[in-house]
Amino acid sequence: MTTWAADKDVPLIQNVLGYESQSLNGAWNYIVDVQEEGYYDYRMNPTRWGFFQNAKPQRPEDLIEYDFDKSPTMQIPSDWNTQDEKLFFYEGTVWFYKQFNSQFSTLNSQSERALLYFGAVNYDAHVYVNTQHVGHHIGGFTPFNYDVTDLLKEGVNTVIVKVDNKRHAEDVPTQIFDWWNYGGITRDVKLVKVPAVYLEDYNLQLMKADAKAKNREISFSAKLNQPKAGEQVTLRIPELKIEKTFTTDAEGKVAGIVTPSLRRGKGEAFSLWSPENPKLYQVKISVGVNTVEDNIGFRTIETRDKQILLNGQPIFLKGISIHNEKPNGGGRANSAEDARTLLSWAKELGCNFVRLAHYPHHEEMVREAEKMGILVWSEIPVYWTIAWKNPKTYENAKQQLTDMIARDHNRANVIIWSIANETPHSPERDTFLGNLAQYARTLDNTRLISMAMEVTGASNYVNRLNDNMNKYVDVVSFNQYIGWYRDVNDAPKMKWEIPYNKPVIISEFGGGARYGLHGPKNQRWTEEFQENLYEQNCAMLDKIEGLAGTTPWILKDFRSPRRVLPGVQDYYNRKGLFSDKGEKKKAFYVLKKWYEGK
Ligand code: GCB
Repeated sequence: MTTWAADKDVPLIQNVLGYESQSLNGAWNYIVDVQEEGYYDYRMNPTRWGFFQNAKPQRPEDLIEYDFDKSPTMQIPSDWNTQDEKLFFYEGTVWFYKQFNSQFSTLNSQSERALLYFGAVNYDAHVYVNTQHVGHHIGGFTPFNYDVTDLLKEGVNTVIVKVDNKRHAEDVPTQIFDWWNYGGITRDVKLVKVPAVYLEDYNLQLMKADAKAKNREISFSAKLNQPKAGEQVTLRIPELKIEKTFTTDAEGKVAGIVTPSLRRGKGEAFSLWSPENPKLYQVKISVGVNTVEDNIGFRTIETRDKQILLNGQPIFLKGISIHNEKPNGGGRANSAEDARTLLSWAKELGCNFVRLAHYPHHEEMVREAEKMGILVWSEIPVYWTIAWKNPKTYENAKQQLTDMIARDHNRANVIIWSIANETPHSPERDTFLGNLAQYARTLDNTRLISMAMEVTGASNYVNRLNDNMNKYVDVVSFNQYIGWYRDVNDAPKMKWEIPYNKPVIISEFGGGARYGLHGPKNQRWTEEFQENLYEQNCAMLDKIEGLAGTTPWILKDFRSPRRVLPGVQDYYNRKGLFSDKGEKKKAFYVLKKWYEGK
């Protein structure tokens, strides 16, 4: 039986796109393993026949009951639910297998390393390279990587991934959630060539200007993948005339402040990133002779009383919530093109902001939004009835938060980290989320923290937000469904009281309509019903004191196993302003008009 190698897990590399890589996307063979026959024997002990061994009969009498090479293939990245019609509702284990000739099999391991990188695998993944176990990852929406340098060989190599997307009460997300549990290797897979000493992380942020500050300063920090003192790390931002060399400390870290040396008289202004001006600067960071490049924008984000300030100026966040689904039909979105289509719809609606619900979306969603001047709310799937008392659940949520922030903390457009959605109140929940919020600040104290709360226990027409988490968040956000889960005629009578001196975002409102279904405005599922709901809600929101933005629910109809009504839902949540095929419903124009006036 194969021995399990030491875990090859290494912390997530910053800016994986900045390195030479070999894509392992494409056709992978797969075996659907309903009872995990390829993993456990008939006593539920690890089996000696494990599929990860990719065994082949050596003699005529040999018993091998699987064969990857003869198994069907599917394109990776993808979700198996839309790739194989038999797997539409499937939740369980599927084994994936790929053969490849490594471009990086002859590295000098003293100076170069190869990382095997996954953009995301939903939900529980065991990874094997050339039959050796390299790691185990849980969490369906964040990237991870392994150092596989010593396992690669010349000629044919194999990678096998056991993916299990069964839901469990103690997982993050938990057992129930209102979106499709798409399984599989849902984002890019690649081998990445890195120097033996590389930048595991770096961080560039524009510092908040005090009233007098004319020259804006940029804070810079970086960390090597090894605690190596005395390494030279050079930061260059040519357009800002910045070039500075730092020397690592005993932990392999550097930190400092750099200032653009521009001459304004010569028209050399420091251009801050904003929706109107999504300026990105080319940044080069070198460790010795190795350089990584990124494009980074600079802006500040803060709050003052009930206002959100971008670059010191109040901004109203004209947003929309989005699920990470393909623009046409269901299925996980996973390309830059998918991202551009979805985001261009948001732009057409007049948005300067998107809520990427309810989990980290693929990296291109954030990067494309950054180029298009769209601000982002990014979230982890701490959703509904999480197992608040379970320490492993907390560690899982914390890891997903860590990796979300690690991947995107150099993106200027990301302004809010959201730690939860619609969670039921209890002391255990407060402890869990309070700790998570405080932890998020230790990772990134430059952005705003929020979470989608609920207003519970409204008395008559007075809704008073009362959530112990108010002290941990910078922005108070809540979901409300007047007109859908409560009568639309209540909207004009509603009073909203938010007793906290913080900006307010309505993180969800909306209602369902089947595209093309028409009728009177009180007939549920018609476009007119949804249109009226938006009209009433927009008028109601205008009366909320301190409203700093909104992200209605939702851009596009999305797949959900909870939405079963035949002929209407057919396993789609129909609250989209666009149908699942990208057709605009009437409510789209109501919101667009409202945003034009903002
Ligand atoms: C919510 C949830 C969202 C659901 C939505 C709905 O409050 O946050 O995930 O999809 O309501 O459609 O009911």
